[in-house]
Amino acid sequence: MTRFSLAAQTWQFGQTRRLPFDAPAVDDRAAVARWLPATVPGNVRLDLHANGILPDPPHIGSEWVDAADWWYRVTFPVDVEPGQRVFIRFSGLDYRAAIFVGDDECARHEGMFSWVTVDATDHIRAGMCRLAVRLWGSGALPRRNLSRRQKLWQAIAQRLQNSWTGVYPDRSATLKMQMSFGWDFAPRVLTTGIWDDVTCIITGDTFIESAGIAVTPDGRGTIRMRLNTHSPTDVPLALTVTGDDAPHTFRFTIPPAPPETTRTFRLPAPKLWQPWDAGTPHLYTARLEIPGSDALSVRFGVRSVALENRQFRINHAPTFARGVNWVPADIFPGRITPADYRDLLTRAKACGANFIRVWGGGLREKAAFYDLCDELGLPVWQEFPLACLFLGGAPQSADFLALLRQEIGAIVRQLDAHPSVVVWCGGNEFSPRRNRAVIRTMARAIAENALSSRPFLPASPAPGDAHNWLVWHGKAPLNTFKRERAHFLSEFGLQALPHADTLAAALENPRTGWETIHGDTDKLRHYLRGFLPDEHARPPALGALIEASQQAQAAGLQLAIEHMRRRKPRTGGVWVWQFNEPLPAISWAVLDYFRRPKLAYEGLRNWFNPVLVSVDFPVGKLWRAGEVFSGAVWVVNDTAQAVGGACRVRLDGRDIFTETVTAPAHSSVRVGTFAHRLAHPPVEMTATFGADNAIHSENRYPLHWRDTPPAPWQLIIRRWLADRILR
Ligand code: BMA
Repeated sequence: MTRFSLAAQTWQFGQTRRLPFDAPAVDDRAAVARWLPATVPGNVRLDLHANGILPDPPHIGSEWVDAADWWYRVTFPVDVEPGQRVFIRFSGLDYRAAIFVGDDECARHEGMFSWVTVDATDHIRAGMCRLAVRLWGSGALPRRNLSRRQKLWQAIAQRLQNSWTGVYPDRSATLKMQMSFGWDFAPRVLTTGIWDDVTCIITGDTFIESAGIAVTPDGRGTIRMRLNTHSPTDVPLALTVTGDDAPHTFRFTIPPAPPETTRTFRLPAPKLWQPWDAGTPHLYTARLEIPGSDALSVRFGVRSVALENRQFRINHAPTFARGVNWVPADIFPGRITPADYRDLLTRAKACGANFIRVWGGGLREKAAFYDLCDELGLPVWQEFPLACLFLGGAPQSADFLALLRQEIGAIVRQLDAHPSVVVWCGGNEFSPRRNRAVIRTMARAIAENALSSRPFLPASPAPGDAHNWLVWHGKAPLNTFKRERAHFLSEFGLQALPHADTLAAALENPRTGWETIHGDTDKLRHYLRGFLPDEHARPPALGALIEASQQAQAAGLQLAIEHMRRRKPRTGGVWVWQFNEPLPAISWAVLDYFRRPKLAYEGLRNWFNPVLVSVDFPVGKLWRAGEVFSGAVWVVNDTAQAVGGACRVRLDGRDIFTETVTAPAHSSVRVGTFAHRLAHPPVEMTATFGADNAIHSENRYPLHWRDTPPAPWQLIIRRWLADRILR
């Protein structure tokens, strides 16, 4: 019995002509003129590039790829003895596929996120498995016919807020990564390929198709296990749980039918999985073994999660979310590796983030992502793959709802055992009220497939959870963030130019073109103006533009984060839009594609510190000598221990406030106020909290910038309408 990845095998791919997806016979391998080397997991365009057929970057001018269909094939040895069985599992196919073993079609599949497992036992010839996958190019993706009412919405939406609020007949008909249809930080690249792992599983006569583990949060360590097995007879199962000083072993007998069985067992005094800022993210491994037949390991953690009084409670402790929005790390998800995930997630933790929102326009990421979040103690808000439906809606047809149930059910099963996944969310920016059938189907898919219980948020935003785009899209001044009253602020941000080396690398390739990396120049100009050192130096040097745009982004993020944190416990969390980006661009990301940090990333280390010293004062004003500079000083404590020390505020190096304070566990304390007559225009304010030899928190406020004037009323009305549309 063994399980091994097929990534290391010698794969080939080839082009063929379009066939209808519902054609009964689709084996046209003989028509492929040329078979070329391929990489799996990967993507058709990346393979075309690797073979010199598409230039770099392979997404430019490559629409013809979508008009063709594609074959992938591999032949590999399988060492099977009589009575043994062979299965092939695909962890992610993008998007319509037919799977062949030998000459036989074993499965026809639609959907990017569900696993597909085929039984190859009867198709092994002379110890060899001949596997092939036919993939329909993206020109064959389903497309909706819009009703008259939807066409009307479309027309209204175009006027209301360019194309963003429209109805998308292609994108909304699929549960494919929505970003691939084109987004405001990513080009339209309709990926096709085998984007996630392919595994060969050799078993005896019993195959453990899947295993789920859930810990009932009853404090007694009761663990429920669900197994899907294919077995002709009663079989003995040995379960060994490691993670404590000594392993725990349990033995069960699994009946042949039904294929799904549930068992409970008890782990005495289990150690808890904690978010990194609350303790150790302790993990257990359950190894299931049916002697002589199959074995499987599932990692799990013991923790409870609830959403109460506007706060996440993990293991009953309030967990204020200092979060970031995660988008796909590449426009070709096929090439994202575990090392990429490790680097990015380690950097998320390093800047103080304790919550990752996996945005609904992106992916159910690969398994390594969730394994790492488990290990790093990073809670995850996982959205389902729906995004930005605005005035439109998801299809309500029985076929679409069946696809939704299949894909959401699969995502729930795949991620259920991960302690890091603490909340499900239906997706990004659509109205649950106008998509009731979708929400019902999601809730049902969760109930049918989850062993663990977690909160389910139908969509984000929702009442009490805001995406504040008054700033940026609505061109409102940065200090508008201080009027935010929601308890969750799950999106807000500003674009900033990346490091000059990133711009140069993106431009070096003449085919990249500005069209994929341009950002929104109108709004960039609007916000960076108040940060440029000299209004009259025109045109400003590139370095000054980069710096000013990054300062504007940093100032906005700092304002919003500190405002939300000070308002705790009326607030429960704040998620910066956006952490990463899928290609070099001028975007909202705080880490660019090459992972070069923008100024805001460095700032997050202070603003996301579990203990924060914060000053609330009138921002974005150029101060003059003789004016009174006043503000209030706060200490926010997200930890479970009281912290004490001196709070000190300085203006250009001179003390203007000192007070000793103790901030209780999980608190936000207004320490005091100051009013200081200025002798000269100040440049920078700094704040510290702690003792001289142990500073808990430090903070900086540049004072040389001017906020923008009030937003034009047309934009205010547009934003107001857009928010109403999402209800
Ligand atoms: C939010 C996101 C994305 C978008 C971002 C910036 O609404 O959900 O859809 O990329 O705004 O415009």
